[in-house]
Formats: sequence, structure tokens, C-alpha cells
Amino acid sequence: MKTKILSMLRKQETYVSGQEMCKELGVSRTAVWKCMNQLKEEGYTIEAISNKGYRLVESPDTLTSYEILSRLEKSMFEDVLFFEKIDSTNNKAKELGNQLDRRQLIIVADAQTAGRGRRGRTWQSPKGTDIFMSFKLHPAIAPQHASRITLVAALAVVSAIETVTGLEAKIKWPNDIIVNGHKVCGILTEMSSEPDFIHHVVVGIGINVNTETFPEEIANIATSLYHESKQTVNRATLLVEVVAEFERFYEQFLKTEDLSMLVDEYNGYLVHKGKEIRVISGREETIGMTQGIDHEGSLLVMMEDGVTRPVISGEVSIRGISSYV
Ligand code: BTX
Repeated sequence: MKTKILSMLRKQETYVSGQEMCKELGVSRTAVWKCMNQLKEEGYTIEAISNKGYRLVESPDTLTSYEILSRLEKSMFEDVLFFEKIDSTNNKAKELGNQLDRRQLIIVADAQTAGRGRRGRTWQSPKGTDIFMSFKLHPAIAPQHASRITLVAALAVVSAIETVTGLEAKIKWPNDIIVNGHKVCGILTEMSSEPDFIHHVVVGIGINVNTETFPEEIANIATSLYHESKQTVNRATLLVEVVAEFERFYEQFLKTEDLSMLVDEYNGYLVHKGKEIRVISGREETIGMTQGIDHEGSLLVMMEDGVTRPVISGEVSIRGISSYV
């Protein structure tokens, strides 16, 4: 009911009458009034004027399923599951996938107690300030093409950050988003599959939105949108924009199972394009110059011998010449 009420209030700039709401929702005046009071208690500012009705003046910075669903127009996702605190949204999405739940879902949390990065690394996930979400997807594509969805998600995040904050965001191939040389977002894609069939793909996205300070171990590499813009960002606004952009790019990706339709846009956001980088593979480190990605999502690097080679994500790490970026 909260989703429906918030959707109705959001659709109309002016007042929505109580009567209209009762009719649309098929509930009593008291039920609407009770729900309005609950929303007010949760921090929503709702103006109520007799003979006119209700108007949504301001929403709190919250990521509840009804806050998000009421902002999503049409979506490929069937539901949004919200948790105030969870170990990891990726774990939850995988758990549901393993229970043979085949709905495409968005799992969101206000805090994670065991947020994960790649290769067992930790993702700092403090309460109340940032976005931690996972998309549970069931694409009918070849399993070996699924890692490309990380790049699709990265494109969605940079694009959404630019639209919502006006900040210039860049992609550090394949899974980091960078603002002013610092990491503002990380993406972790995981898959469960048979050799020729995908059970599920989980795309986990962590965005530092309003965090003010970071633990010492990441203070040098991390930043938040608040830190860079000096303005708090409404998390639901950004989250919904990321979802909308993801759906747009993902639809194009599914047509070809590669990035041929997205290569130019992606390369336009690449932080290292035309720059010297270090390519790290285990203990080996080589210097090269990036030219951009190819349609398969590999990074094309001109090595010191003058030969350009595709570098495959998962096999190497990329660093700037003298720093992380
Ligand atoms: P990654 O392995 O590329 O990055 C992890 C590394 O980034 C850490 O070792 C640390 O140095 C640094 N780091 C840790 N936390 C932060 C942070 N908040 N901001 C900037 N840098 C940080 C990147 O892995 C993939 C992260 C995905 C996180 C999402 S959140 C929702 C979903 N659930 C989950 O458990 N993981 C994903």
C-alpha cells in the first residue's frame, strides 16, 4: 500500500484527494490516513489540506522497497528486497538464486556486515550513507559472456552519477568507478552456471554516496559523491537512475551478447584511455598504453614491444604508472 500511495503522490505535482486514493486502492479513508501517518513517522513530509487532499513535499534519504518501487516506472525487475542490515546483498541474491527463485530482483541494504570485493577482498559498507545493491539476473546467454555484464553495469553507474550529481565520473576497467582520481564505486559480478546454461548472474554494486570519512586503509584511494560535490545526494534518486540506465544498456548488450553497441560510449568514459598503465599479472608487471576496450570487453593495451594485445578481466589488474589510478 505504501508503494501505491507514494506512486500516486509522485505522479501528481498537485494534491491527490483522499477519496481518489481510497477508490484507486480499494481501501477505507482510515486505512489511507493510517498509512500517511506511518510515512510521516518515517520522515516523509506530506502536506494534507482539507478539500484538496495530500501532496508529497519531501522524501527522507531511505532505500526501502516502497521508496524505490514507487520511483521505478516500468522495470525488468519484478521486485526490490530491502534489508536494514545484511551480510552481503550478493550473498542474499545468490542464496535466492540457489533456492531456484527465478525472478529478476534488486536486493538493497542500508548496511553490510560482510560486504565483499573481488578475490576475497572486503568492501567497507557503513550504515545509512551509501548504496549496496545486487541485481539478480537470469540472462539466456552463453556463460562465458556473462562477465561482460560488469562493464554494462559500470557504464550505467558512470552515466547515472553524471546525470544526478553533474560530477565527471570515469571507469577504471573493468569494475571501478572513479571520480577525481579516487574510487567511488566497485562492482562484483558472480555467476552460477552449467557449461552451457546460466542459473543466475549477480551483479553487486557498492557506491560511496554520502560517506564523509573512510577507514585509514582505504582513505588514500576512496572517495564519495558527497566528498567530491560537497552536497548530499538522495540515494534513492541515484539508485533508480542506475537501474534505469542499466536496463537501457543491458537490453542492447543482450541483443549481441557483447559490447559492440556500447564500445564507443564505454571508451569515452575510460579513465586510462590513451594513458600509460601498469598491467599486473601475479608478480609480473608490464607497462603499456591503453587504447580502449574491444567489443568483447577486453582491454586493448599496446605493450612495450609495440604490439597491441587484448587483456582479459579476471586475469590481470590495471594501475596508473605511479598511483592506483
Ligand atoms: P575490489 O576487489 O575491486 O575492491 C575492493 C578493494 O577496494 C578493497 O580491498 C579496498 O582496498 C577497497 N575498498 C574497500 N571498500 C571500499 C569502499 N567503500 N570504497 C572504495 N574502496 C574500497 C570491488 O572489489 C567490488 C565491490 C562490490 C561491492 C558491492 S556492495 C553490494 C554487493 N554486495 C557485496 O558484498 N559486494 C557488492
